[in-house]
Amino acid sequence: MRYTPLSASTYREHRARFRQHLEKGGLAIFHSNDIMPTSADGSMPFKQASDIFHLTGIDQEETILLLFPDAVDPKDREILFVRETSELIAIWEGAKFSQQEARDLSGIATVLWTSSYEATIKRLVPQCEHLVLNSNEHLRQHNEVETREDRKNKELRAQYPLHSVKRSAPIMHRIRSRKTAEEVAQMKRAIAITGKAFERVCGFVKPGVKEYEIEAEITHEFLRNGSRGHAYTPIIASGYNACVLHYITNDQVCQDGDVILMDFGCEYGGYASDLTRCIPVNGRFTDRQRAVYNAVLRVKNEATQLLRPGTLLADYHKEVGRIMERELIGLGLLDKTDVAKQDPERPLYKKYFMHGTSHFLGLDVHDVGLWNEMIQPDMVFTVEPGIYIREEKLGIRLENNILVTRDNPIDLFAEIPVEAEAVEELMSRRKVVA
Ligand SMILES: [Mn+2]
Repeated sequence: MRYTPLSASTYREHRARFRQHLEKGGLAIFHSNDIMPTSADGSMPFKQASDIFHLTGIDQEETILLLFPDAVDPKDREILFVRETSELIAIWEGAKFSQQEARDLSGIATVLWTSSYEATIKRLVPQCEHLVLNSNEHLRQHNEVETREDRKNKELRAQYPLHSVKRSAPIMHRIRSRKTAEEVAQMKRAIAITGKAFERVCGFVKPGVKEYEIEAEITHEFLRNGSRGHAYTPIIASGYNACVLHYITNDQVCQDGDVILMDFGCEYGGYASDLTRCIPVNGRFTDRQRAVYNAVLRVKNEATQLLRPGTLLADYHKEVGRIMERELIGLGLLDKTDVAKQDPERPLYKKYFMHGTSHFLGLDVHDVGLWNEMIQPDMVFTVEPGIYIREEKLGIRLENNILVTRDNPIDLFAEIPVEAEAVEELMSRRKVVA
């Protein structure tokens, strides 16, 4: 394995948390993702479904988890199904989990081959009060493709039309939004690798480099440190491109005098990190670039301090908007009297800062979480304010990852330089390459 997995006791803890919210008599079923096809005999790299990964640690296709705490036979209370391996599979595809390996990793005693799933279902479904099925209820999901889970859910509901069905997604959003200690440690590993990649890039960038060359430096640093790569498609946007919020073509030449916005983060052991830094192509910010940079930095630092238990995310976002308003007035981009007269439903700051400040972070970069409840300890958020001035071909966003605690919020990127002067200092140490 490329990464150190979490311990079996942590996976047991994740399942115990799920069971706490499960109604009596419920039989919960979780499926892994499909391996997605490309063309001819090609396929995409496998990406495990986050929920089954959170509950078992099994990063393999055709995995199924049953949780049935009220099953008559204790052996049926937790069952893990893994794809049956063989010598032939071992020769062509490499090692898959043996039943013992799957047992050791997940902490689940009953491990069966996936081929016995149908028979097990026939045996257990008549015993349960209701089925608890999973689906993607992420607020922004928009899949045209049916997932393996959707497909299996449909089959099961057709097979047992008189069983009532409950949803596990609200439970998963609840338990995944509060990280266990080992999850935080894993996220810190991802963050440390991302930090190393940022330092590498600071030693690499100079006028004339292409955005994708910067991307390659980052990918190199990720892979050599045991990450499987980017947690999401990186944005390497120089000059005006920084004002294109989801710019991912990364194919332009970085020009002397421009600033590059870089939004990237590695995955480690399935967990995402999410960093944004902006650096001057030639190693020094102009006075105007520095002023905008420092304004964004102040917003980031003040927003971080607002991430405390008991706050509603909606109120937090409104408050950050007010801080941003103050900074945009300071930069001469907004007029104080215009702001005083603005329609509160359409605040003027949105012309320069048009996205949210924070999102949940975890196994998914835009992780699932409780958007309408109070912030709680052990939640991890990004903080990523930005100012985008198209007419100046300048976009600045600064993003760190923050762990909420009962006391002060902990900045998980505290070690990575963010002050403008510290970034310039890092860049001045770069090796001169002919
Ligand atoms: Mn982000």
